[in-house]
Amino acid sequence: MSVAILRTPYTNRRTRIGYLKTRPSVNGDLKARNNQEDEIAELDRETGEVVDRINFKDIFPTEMYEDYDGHQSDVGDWMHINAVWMVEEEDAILLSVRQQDLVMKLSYPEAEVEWMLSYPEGWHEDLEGYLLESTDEDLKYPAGQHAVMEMPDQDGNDATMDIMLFDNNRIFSRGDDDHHEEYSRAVQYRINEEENTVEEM
Ligand SMILES: [Ca+2]
Repeated sequence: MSVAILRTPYTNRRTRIGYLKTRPSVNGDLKARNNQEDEIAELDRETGEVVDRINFKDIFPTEMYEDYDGHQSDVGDWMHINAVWMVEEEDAILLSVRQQDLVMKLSYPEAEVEWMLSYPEGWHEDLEGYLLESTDEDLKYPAGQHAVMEMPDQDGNDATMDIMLFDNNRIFSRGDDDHHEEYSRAVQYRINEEENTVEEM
């Protein structure tokens, strides 16, 4: 049994539809609890009807949730999606996935991965090819982040997308141990979607 929890901060102002994240009832059985916050649902604001759902167990390799050993693996919290941003002009969404220290872009509603912004360590081979690359070896990747959003064009270049997020800098699965929990920050990244690269602004 799942319950839907409305998280209004994660709803774009401009869109007519709302995004929910779902998680099992706290009274559910243990098997159900293993699905924590790995599904998103789109609701029609007028009718309340669910018009689409994406479950990440259908998209990501089985090993990612069966063998998850990051923080809170004991409760099966392997994704913990905490923000959804709709990129309306592209039929795509941005997601913040706290438990994987991952920000990603997916086509929507097809749910095909376009890129992944994350510390390049410990990824399943099926996903490694989606990781954005940086020419700066000191680039600080997000860790335990929240509130990803698309920014208006910053550079007059259609090939790049600037995003902003809050980097809690608390590692759940992967990241730079040297700076873990030293600070937190708002951060802007520029992603070149043609070259599959990222830089910190
Ligand atoms: Ca741009």
